[in-house]
Amino acid sequence: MAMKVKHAELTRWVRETADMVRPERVCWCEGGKVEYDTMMKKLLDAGSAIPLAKRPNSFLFRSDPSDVARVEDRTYVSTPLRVESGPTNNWIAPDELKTAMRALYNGCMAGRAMYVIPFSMGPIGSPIAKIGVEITDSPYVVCNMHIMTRVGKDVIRALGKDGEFIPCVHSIGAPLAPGQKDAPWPCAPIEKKYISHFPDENLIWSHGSGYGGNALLGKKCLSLRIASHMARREGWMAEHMLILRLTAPDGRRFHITAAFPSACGKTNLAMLQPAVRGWKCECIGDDICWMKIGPDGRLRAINPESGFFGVAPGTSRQSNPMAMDTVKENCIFTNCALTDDGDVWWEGMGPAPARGIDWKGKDWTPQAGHPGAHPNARFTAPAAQCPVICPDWQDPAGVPIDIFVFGGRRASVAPLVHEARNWDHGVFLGATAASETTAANLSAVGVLRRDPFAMKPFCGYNMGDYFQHWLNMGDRLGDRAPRMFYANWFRKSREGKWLWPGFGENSRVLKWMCERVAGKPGAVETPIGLVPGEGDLDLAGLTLPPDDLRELLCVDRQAWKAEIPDIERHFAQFGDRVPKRLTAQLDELRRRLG
Ligand code: OXD
Ligand code: MN
Repeated sequence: MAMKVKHAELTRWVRETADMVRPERVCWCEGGKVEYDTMMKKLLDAGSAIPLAKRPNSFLFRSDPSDVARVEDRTYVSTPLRVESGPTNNWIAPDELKTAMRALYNGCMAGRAMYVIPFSMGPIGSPIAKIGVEITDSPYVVCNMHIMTRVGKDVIRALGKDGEFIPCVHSIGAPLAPGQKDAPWPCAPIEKKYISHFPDENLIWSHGSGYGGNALLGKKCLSLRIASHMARREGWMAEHMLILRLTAPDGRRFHITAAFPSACGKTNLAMLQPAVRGWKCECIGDDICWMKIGPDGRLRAINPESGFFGVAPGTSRQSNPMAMDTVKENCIFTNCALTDDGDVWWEGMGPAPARGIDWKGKDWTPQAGHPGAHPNARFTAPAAQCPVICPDWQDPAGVPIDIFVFGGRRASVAPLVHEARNWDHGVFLGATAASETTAANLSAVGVLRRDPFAMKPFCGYNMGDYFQHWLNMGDRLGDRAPRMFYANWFRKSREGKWLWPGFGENSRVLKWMCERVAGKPGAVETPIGLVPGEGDLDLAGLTLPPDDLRELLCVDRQAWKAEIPDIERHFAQFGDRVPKRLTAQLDELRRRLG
């Protein structure tokens, strides 16, 4: 290691961890291309990385079929008191959880290298950024962290002798006995997988999985679960939101964040190609947003990540041409299908190859009766490669937010868009957001669940307190608070047909939101909030049957009345932690529905 580490606490923690996991050797990561190439070479030599002839400097990985998504059932938020973690998180008391995990960590890196990855979430030195250090025994994780975060020497420099860092321990949980042949994707069985957070200590311990958010600890574990807890303590916000800039034909800029659950089109929306004439969209982030109140009293947002870990299936030139351009080179693909000419392919990308190799490494044809790519197959791509990345995406001061959008995937009930009447109502909309589940988590798909602010799997403390935190932020922001909207691109007709074309056409809805912010009337009151009136949405150039538009914007009182008991049950799980201001919102909704 050429890098000089002067931070006594960091070196102590690294030594202590090494004593527990007992690796063959310890390597400090300095970042940079040479290190990335060296790590990738190791993975190639081991046969875990498959080079892609069609995409320069890009590689395909196949995970173990048991390790394909986040494992919410094995994810813990371990606060001293169970109630602090709340009903949406799994909980084991910190001492008990640490004892169980220490037994698993004991010697778990035998025969492997232990990598120490200093990383910054957000531009180094930004008042909104945070530093973490991940210890891992997975070279695949090191390569992904290089893309997803800012890794290396500059981070160590910024830490100095005693800077704050968030310690993150990760092991795939697959020690190697002397002479033992390694698996292509080593990991531990499900009962040995633990994704644990100790928010009172800003500490992350992950064991047994090498996939995505279970293993790239800067992402969900640090930037959402631990950060949300820190944000509450320190008075800022860590949210599961994309960030984009929309520029109107007259040059006025609007910064929009949107919270949608995993695999509900955040990446597509973040890289939107507006269908409305003269409007321009630039991407700042596709998944996570950290916000602090700036000197001007407005919320300033940064994207803490430096890459996209996007869901591949469904991504195409039609749904997201900018993502397709982003993934042309220098990318990592996981669990995609491989074509005979050395390219990746996934369902929804375009015409299927006549034959290929599926994500499990088996010969595959479109007639096989199962998908070629896993539904949660991913690409890891540098954000800087996105053709519509915003020139200010790394501005340490962040961008000022005008609009919050909440939403989810719902075939019925929720209209295309509605606007909150005020901040408290907006918090109510976020707190009651519901969505059909997707393959991003290892459990049932297509089940409707309440996913408040798209944070159900990611909030590092009691959700009732999180709702209160949102209310408190609104109180502090006052008239500088962003406006709040709820969108649903996924509404279907009674016959099961998508009613809204989505993708670039979503810009029509965003334009309406911007016009609302700019003070245009253009909305009608309904019991659930404000929806665009006739002619308020710019539909020029779009052929949408009038009946479809009517159905998209209709607020069905009976359907909404039927929601009330479910919202009551949803709130009841948080007991007295639900802010009175939100139950008052529910009362008002009930009254307005009549
Ligand atoms: C993600 C997720 O990977 O939300 O972004 O699952
Ligand atoms: Mn996400």
